[in-house]
This record gives sequence, C-alpha cells and structure tokens, in this order.
Amino acid sequence: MDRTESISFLILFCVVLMLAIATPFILKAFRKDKPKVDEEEIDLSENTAKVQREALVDDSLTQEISLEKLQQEELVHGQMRSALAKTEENIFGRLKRLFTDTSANPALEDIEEVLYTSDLGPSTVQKLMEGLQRDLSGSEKKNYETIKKTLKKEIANIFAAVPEHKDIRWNNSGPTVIMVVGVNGAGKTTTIGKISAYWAQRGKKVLVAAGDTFRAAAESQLKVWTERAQVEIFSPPRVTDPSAVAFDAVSRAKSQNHDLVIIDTAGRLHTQAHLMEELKKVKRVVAKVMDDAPHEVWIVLDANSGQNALLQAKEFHQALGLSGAVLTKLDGTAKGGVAVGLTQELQVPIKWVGIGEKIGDLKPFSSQEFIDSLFTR
Ligand SMILES: Nc1nc2c(ncn2[C@@H]2O[C@H](COP(=O)(O)OP(=O)(O)OP(=O)(O)O)[C@@H](O)[C@H]2O)c(=O)[nH]1
Ligand SMILES: [Mg+2]
Repeated sequence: MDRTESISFLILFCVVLMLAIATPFILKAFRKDKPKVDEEEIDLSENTAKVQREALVDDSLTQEISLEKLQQEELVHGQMRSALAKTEENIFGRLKRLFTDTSANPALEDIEEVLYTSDLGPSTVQKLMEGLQRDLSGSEKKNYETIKKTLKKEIANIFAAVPEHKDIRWNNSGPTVIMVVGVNGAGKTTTIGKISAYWAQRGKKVLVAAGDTFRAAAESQLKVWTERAQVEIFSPPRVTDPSAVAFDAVSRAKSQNHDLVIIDTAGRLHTQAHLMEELKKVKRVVAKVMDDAPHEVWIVLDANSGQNALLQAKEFHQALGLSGAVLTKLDGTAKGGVAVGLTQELQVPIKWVGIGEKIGDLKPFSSQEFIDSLFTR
C-alpha cells in the first residue's frame, strides 16, 4: 500500500467511524423533530393499556362483586333455611315419618293431626285437607311425594291470594308514616331499629318517634337502636301522651323533609280495650297532620306465640286496619307455620321476618323463599 492509498483508507475509516457514532444522534434528532402527536400517541397507548389493565381489574372486581352477591344471596337463603329448620322438622319431619315404613298407609286423619299441631291455624288446615282429599281421591295408597306436592301447591295459592308488598307503600307527596303496633315484647322496638337502618343505608332520611311513653326504659332502648341505625329520634321530654308525640313527629318530618317516620308504640294486650283506644287515637291524630297518614300500620308478632299470634293479629286488625305484619323470632321456633295461617286468615301481607337480635337480622319476606326453605325433604 503506497502513501496515498494509506491516507485514503484512513479517511474512509474516519468517515465510517463518524457515521457509526453519529447515527443514533441523527435518528434521535429526527424523532425529536417529529410532531408531538407521537408522544401523545405513546401516552395514549400507555393510557389505553392502563385503561385496559383497569378494565381487567374492573372486570375481575365485577366478577368478584357478583360472586360476593351470589354468596350473600346464598347466605341469606341459608339464613332463612336455618331459621325455618325447626318448623320444617315440625311439619315435614313428622309427616314423612308417617310414611317411613314402606307398607305404611297413614289415614288422612293422621296427616290432619300433624297439620293441626303445626301452628298453621284451623282454617288453613281445613283448606289444605280439602286439597288433599281432592288430590288423593281414588288413590289406594297415599304417598309422601303426592301429599307434599298438594301441600306445596295449596300453600303457594294461599300466599298468592295476598299481594306481596315487598316494599313500603311510599307517599310521594311528603313523608311516609309507619305505625308499629303489637303486644309486649313482640319485637317492635328492635324491628324499628332494624328497618330504620335498612332504609337509612338506602339513602332515606328517617325519623323514629318514641311513642312508647309508658315503659320507663323504652326511650333509652330506642335511643340505642337509632344510634346504631344512625337515624334521628324524636323523643320530647315529659310528654306522656303517645298521640302528642306522634303528631309532633309527623309535623317535624313534614317540615324537615324526612322520607320516613316510624312510630314506636307501647306493647299492649289485644284484649285491653282502653289501650287499643289509645292506638286508634294515635292513628286519628296522625291523619290530622297528613290526610292519608299513617300510610302503613304494621303489627309485629312473635312467631313463638303460634296460634296466639293469629288471635292478636285479628284484634289489632279489627281496631286499626293493618296493612302488614312483621314476624319476629323466626330463628329457633318450630311455629313458623303461623306465617301461612296469618296470610290465610288475615289476608294481610307479611312484610318482614326477624331472624335474630342483630341489626341486620331482618329480611324482606318472600313467600317463594319461605316455601323453598320449608319443602326440603
Ligand atoms: N331471636 C330474636 N330475638 C328478637 C327478634 N326480634 C326481637 N327480638 C328480641 O325480643 C326482645 C323484645 O324486643 P323489643 O324490641 O324490646 O320488643 P317490643 O315489642 O318493643 O317490647 P315492648 O316495648 O316491651 O312492648 C328483645 O330481647 C329482642 O332482642 C328476632 O327476630 N329474633
Ligand atoms: Mg318496645
């Protein structure tokens, strides 16, 4: 290689080297010169990815929520089943045992006896027996499945005859007023606490009127419940007339735009005429504040009182015109059959069932769920 060739080679080498070093910078400069859109695109695509990632998370969240909802529903359904377990045993456990021996062919009277001692109420049993006589006429051997089918159909018909108002009949032009009545210790105050919490959680402005001016500890008990439910209590000091409390409570609810007023009342026996008169007065006085109030009059019945609950309900219905019933203490009683008798004889819907002492232990009544929980064997 001569000298000129060496110089040319060196120059070529330097050019190549410079190009190699400069290329990334040139490319970068080009990229910088490109419109901003690219960066936005990058951002956008990052955003899109982020949105997609979030959507995925959202999706799994939704799935989680619906799973949770399902589990919750199952839990609630399970709660009803366990609340009715003793009632189910009391009716269908005993009925099924009549048929356990394959050669057994119990008489209709045996079935009738089980039904009569199941707190369904005499007129309900009569109706069920009519159904059984009709469906079993002509069949030589009675079978448990046929009997169960007929009873299920008849009980479903009893519930279907009374429209199920799952909800409150809301008053659209002001506060909705509910008056809660019943015998001593049935669970009125506890139920009011639970219902208040239920509606407060659903965004309603609730006022609870301390209309039990009779029992000394009533006000403090109600206060505890309204605090738990985080709702307002109306409890004027030294007012002993329950209708005065109710009147002022509804007036206040009207002026302060409450959605719901629930009036607690003192427990009384349905046989105490003067105390029933007192309740009628509360009802009349409330109507002076608002024509159509109270919009609901609910009786609270302890399921444990069985047939007596029916008698109570009839008397209260006659005096006040009930629009609904709440069946408490369904947990642990074998007398849950009273729900059927109550519906059949009063033709008043059961609105709620109490299944425990805690604030969430109240369920909107569903006849379908009741039947599903009862007909399990
Ligand atoms: N296990 C169970 N206990 C309940 C239920 N509802 C209420 N109770 C209990 O029944 C008892 C009486 O409840 P209250 O709410 O004070 O009854 P009340 O009708 O207001 O009673 P008076 O104001 O005295 O007439 C309390 O110990 C409650 O915890 C329920 O659904 N299940
Ligand atoms: Mg009370």
